[in-house]
Amino acid sequence: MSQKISLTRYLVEQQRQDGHIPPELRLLLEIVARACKSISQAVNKGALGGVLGTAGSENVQGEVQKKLDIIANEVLIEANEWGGHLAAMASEEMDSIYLVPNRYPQGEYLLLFDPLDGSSNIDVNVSIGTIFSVLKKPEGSAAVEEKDFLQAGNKQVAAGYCVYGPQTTLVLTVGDGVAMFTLDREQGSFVLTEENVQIPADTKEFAINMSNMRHWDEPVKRYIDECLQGKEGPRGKDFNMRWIASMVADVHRILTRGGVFMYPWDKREPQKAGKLRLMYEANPMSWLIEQAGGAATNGRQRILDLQPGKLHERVSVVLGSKNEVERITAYHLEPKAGL
Ligand code: P6P
Repeated sequence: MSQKISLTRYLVEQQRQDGHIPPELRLLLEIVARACKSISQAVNKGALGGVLGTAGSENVQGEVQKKLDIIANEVLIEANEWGGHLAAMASEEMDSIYLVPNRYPQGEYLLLFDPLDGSSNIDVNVSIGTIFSVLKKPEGSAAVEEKDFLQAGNKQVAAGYCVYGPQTTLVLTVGDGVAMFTLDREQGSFVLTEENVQIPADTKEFAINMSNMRHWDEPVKRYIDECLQGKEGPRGKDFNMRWIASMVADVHRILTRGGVFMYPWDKREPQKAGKLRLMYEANPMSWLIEQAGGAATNGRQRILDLQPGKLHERVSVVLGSKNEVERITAYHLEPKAGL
């Protein structure tokens, strides 16, 4: 039986091999993994732990907070604030950044997270997850401010998610490919189960919330319509559709077997670029997808090149199998008919 490689051993060996993981970053990643293990235990208890249902409050996005949203946020804050590896944190669940209290040493990293993405699925027992992104604190900045977080996704030094489903699986990149670690509950540790993950360039599977079709822009309608025409249409092949309404679960499927995920701009809120958040959803997921050979754009531009203007800004997302993302992006870049 092949020897089990723990997350700790993987990170130590990566650090030794290529220096992608300085000791402080290794500590950060191990602490985030430990926090995800605690969140997984709370999620798995469900009704037995009294953690289902809403918390009776709203987050900065104006969304009703679930009890588990707040629990997950607190677990990540408490796990990371004392370690000396972080200068500050930012979360979907908090209006402004969280500075590491003065009683603890300040580190050189910034941690951003969506503590529990897919909350609408919590009460119906469907997979949800934690998404995280790691940036470096800009040189020379004494006291960290929100503007220090406003870095393009191509500046990330680590990104990942933990999906709480039939298995609890941590998926991680530090810029040297994508590795997957499954939680061994008997040992209480994450064990390497996949590395050098590769997404097929082509696919027959798309993920989008079809109920929004009438609100989409023309290029998205064109792409989905061609998929729905199947063999008889211009694509010459039949497509399958999946929509879990939990980005972590949809992205995990794409990393596992390919596909394309879309949450595009729609005309319901034209002033918003899309529903998903750039800094702690789209950026980390886009880096993972690219590191696995896929592509990620906002329909027109590479997501990782977008310069953020606000901490909680939203973005349109098209990510997954490279050839499909390139086709959808090409449709968006074609001159509009009649212009
Ligand atoms: P809809 C979950 O709330 C989320 O932010 C993503 O995880 C998911 O992809 C999307 O929203 C689902 O949105 O409109 O289908 O409920």
